[in-house]
Order: sequence, then structure tokens, then C-alpha cells
Amino acid sequence: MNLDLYKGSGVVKRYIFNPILTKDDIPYEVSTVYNPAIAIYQDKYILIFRAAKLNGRSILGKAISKDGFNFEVEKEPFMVPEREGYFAKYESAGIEDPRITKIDNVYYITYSAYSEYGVRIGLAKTTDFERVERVALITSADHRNIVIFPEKFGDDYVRLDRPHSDIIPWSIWISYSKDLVHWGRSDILIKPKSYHWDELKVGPGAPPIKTKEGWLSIIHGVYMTMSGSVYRLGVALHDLEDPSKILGVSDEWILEPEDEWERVGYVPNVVFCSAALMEQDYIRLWWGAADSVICTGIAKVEDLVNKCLSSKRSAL
Ligand code: BMA
Repeated sequence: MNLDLYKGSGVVKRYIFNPILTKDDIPYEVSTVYNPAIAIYQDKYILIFRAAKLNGRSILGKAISKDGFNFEVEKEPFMVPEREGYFAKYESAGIEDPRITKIDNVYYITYSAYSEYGVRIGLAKTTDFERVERVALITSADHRNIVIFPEKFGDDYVRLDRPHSDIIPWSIWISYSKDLVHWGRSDILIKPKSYHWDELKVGPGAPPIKTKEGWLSIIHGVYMTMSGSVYRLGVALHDLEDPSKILGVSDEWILEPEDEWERVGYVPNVVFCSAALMEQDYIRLWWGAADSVICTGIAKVEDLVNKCLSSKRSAL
């Protein structure tokens, strides 16, 4: 890890040449590019990002890189809303915020599908990032931010959910499945905390990463101010054997909007991470900034684990 390429005194260090992707890098017309997913395929970084077309609806684009900093964007979008059939009915207002989990050489992509019937989560799969196949819509309305663990627990696939409810604040739940399509046994795991930086919402960020100490999960938290909401990143640690057991949720955020392009943009004061990979002793993160551009940075695994265990707050 070349630490000279990063700056900052916080747990997450920012790449000195952020932002790494803006709308000017996209060979088709879009107004913003943000909230990406990441995977390694044939030794290259594949970034599947959200971009808003000039009609305000989102599509998913694809970019490839050797180093995770310099990305080349493919000429055509990777996924656009389906035009006919069952998926079309639920994707008519756009597809957003992808996440990628690799299980047994298949890359599973979850994404938010928007329509007049609310927001649902779609599951798609690919083995080569050329052909992509929709598998199922794996929630009813209204769910967002679903991340699937990259390993099974016994016979079960496991995911973190973020159902929408006006009765309790937006919280992180867990659900189980035998086939990735039918999900159940849902249980609430992490709730927003009043008077904390995440008091309005918490939600899953990037798919959890296995470390010696537990599954590390980058989450987001939202706080409402007099001039709108602020999106920050937090971190939680789940038990290695039983991911429903929370070993710690950090009471402190790990990243907040700070750079000009994180504070000013289409939606000001947003850092939103749905992409993270472990490299040596570090987690590399890619995040959307102000719903306008994409940035990257790193954090030491040890520092993130310490945040969860030494500055804990209750999960519920
Ligand atoms: C959330 C989602 C994200 C977005 C964030 C900030 O509700 O829509 O895609 O980045 O708001 O606008």
C-alpha cells in the first residue's frame, strides 16, 4: 500500500487525487456519477456505478481499472431499466446503488429498482461482467441497501436489509435464504440512536468483509440539520460464525463530508459507500460524494475493528 497517495488524519485516508470519476469521464450523457459497487475480475477492478440520465432516472455504468484509481468507462451502460415484463414494471423509475458479492465464482449484484410502486431490491448475476442476467426481485416495497455476505452460514445465505418504516427509524436488519431468492427469518440488528450522528437512519453500505476479528460492515448514518441531512460512514463488527451477533457498532463515524466535492454537489454533504475490498492490512473504500462524483480511500483493518470495539454504542 503506497501511503504517499493518501492524506488525512482520520481513520479513513483519502486518495490525494480524488475525485476519481466524474460525469466528464462518462462517454454517454449523464448528470451525475456516484454510489458504485466494486469487484475484482481477471486481476482488474470492475466498478459498477450509478449514473443519472438527463431525465433524472438512474442507470448502472461499468468502468475497469488496473489500480483502482484510474478507471476507463465502457461506451455503453452496463444495465438499464428493463423495458418489458415483470422487472420493467418495477424498474420504470430507474435502477440505483449497486452492490457486488462474489460467491463461488458468480458475481451477484443487488440494486434498488424504482417505480410508481415503490423501491424494491433486484438481484442480478454475472460471471464475466459482459452478460448480466436478472435473477429475481428479492423484496417487496419498500427496501433499499441490501448487502449479501460472501459466504454461506450452514445452509443459509445471509443479507443485511434496510426496510423503510414510518413506525421505527430506518434500521439495519438481517435475513436468511436457502436460494438467494426467497428470504425470511428477519430480525432487527442496528437501530439509529437519538442525539447521535446517525439518529435519522442507519443502513448497510458495502458487503461485509471477513477479518480475523469478525465481519466488518461499513454502514451509513444520517443526521438531519437545519440545512438538510448529512450522510456519514460508520462501521460495525459481526460475529464470524453468527452474523446476527453484533460484536460492536462504533459510536463515532469513520468518514464525513469534508472535501469540497463531498460538501457541494447535487445533494450536498453526502459520503455514501457501497464498495470495499480488503488488501493486505487495509480496506479500500470507494464512495459516492454529494451524489455527484466518486472518491476512494483506505482504512487500516485494525483501526476499523478498534472503532467497533473500543468506542461502542448499543446496537438497538
Ligand atoms: C439515499 C439514497 C442514496 C443517496 C443518498 C443521498 O436515500 O438515495 O442513493 O446517495 O440518499 O442523497
